[in-house]
Amino acid sequence: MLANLLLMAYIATEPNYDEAKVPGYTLPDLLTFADGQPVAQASDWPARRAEILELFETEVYGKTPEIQLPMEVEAFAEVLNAQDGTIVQQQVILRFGEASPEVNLLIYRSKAATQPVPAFLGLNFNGNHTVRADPGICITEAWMRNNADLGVSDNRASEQGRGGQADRWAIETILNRGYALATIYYGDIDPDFDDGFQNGVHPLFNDPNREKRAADAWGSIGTWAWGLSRALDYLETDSNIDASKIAVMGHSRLGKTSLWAGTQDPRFALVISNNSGCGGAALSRRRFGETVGRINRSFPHWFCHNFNRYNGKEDQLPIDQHQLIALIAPRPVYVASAVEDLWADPKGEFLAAKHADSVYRLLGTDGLPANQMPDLDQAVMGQIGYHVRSGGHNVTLYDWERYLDFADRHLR
Ligand code: GTR
Repeated sequence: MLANLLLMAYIATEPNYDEAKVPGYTLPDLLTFADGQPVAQASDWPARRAEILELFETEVYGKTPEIQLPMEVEAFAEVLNAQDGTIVQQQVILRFGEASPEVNLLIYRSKAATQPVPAFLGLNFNGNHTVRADPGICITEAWMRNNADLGVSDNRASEQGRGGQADRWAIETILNRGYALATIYYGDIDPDFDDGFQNGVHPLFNDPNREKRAADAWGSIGTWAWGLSRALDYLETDSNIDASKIAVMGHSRLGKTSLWAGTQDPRFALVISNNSGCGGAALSRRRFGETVGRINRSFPHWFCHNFNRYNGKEDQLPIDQHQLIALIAPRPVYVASAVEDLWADPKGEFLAAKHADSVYRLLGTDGLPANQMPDLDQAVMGQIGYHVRSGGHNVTLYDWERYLDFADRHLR
């Protein structure tokens, strides 16, 4: 009996990696209003977009609070001559009132730049000090998942981590190509564990009179996306940066976040999802690799409570992730997969990008100029870009070079 129950539980949670076992599905139609009327022309799109956005807010990521917090900015430790005098390293602390955690923003730009430059903005997983080996980069005091390689113990970062994630950030390449790079440790905004939304910036928003959280209250992905918009608020005040040309980029859970940030905040001129998978660029209905039920069980704090309704019932979702990508239209969006990253469902990521194409075309752009998934390491770029690279779940120089090519096309 027990053995049978265990076997059933095992079957229910074992991820599917077999294309032949992907269930048949019908995607919710992008170009039909909820009342069945067709979206016939570009001028119909804003109203349809609003319907879809509301569904993502109520059923998936939760609603971003409308409260505007005051933002205090403290710049410190600017190094004008890092890397043999070729790059500028700038650090800024953002605070949102008395009880705010410190949100540390690290910015790199080329010393040679003579006018404001476009920039990539992305959250990092392990602290700003891991992005480049420089003793001057402030080490966050925020909670961090333990990591022996990066010297994180007792949930605190340490000196040992300096530069430990540098290979994910291609700083010199980005700067040489004429862009700046801005990054924040995501845990500065909201530590990534299920604490009942008591830490990070949550207490600044929580309503003390409400005992129970609303079923559509935002989860951590929403909070991290909010942090990206605050970084953009700051970049708008930085005269070295062209804030009308900010590409928001993220990997994995932070790729889900960059898509949600880019969706909600139209000031982001370009949006990049790197291996974002389930709850990001991958179609949920395929149930390939990570599924809705699995992600909600593993990370109960990432999405809103309502998302749990679709555990094992992806076909009942009123949206699917191609619609999230379409909400970014007509702004350029890039979806990148890695062939060995089956957990994130590369094919499902491609298909979501492809199915967003109808909206991009309705709005007069060339969408994603590919009918099938391109060959390995062959990027396709229209207003939607896509590649599937060799290798596994990571951000590599290959990925960055494609993002730079794509940004050159759209932001220059
Ligand atoms: C995994 C999670 C994925 C992805 C990844 C990451 O454990 O299942 O959805 O977000 O973490 O962020 O590295």
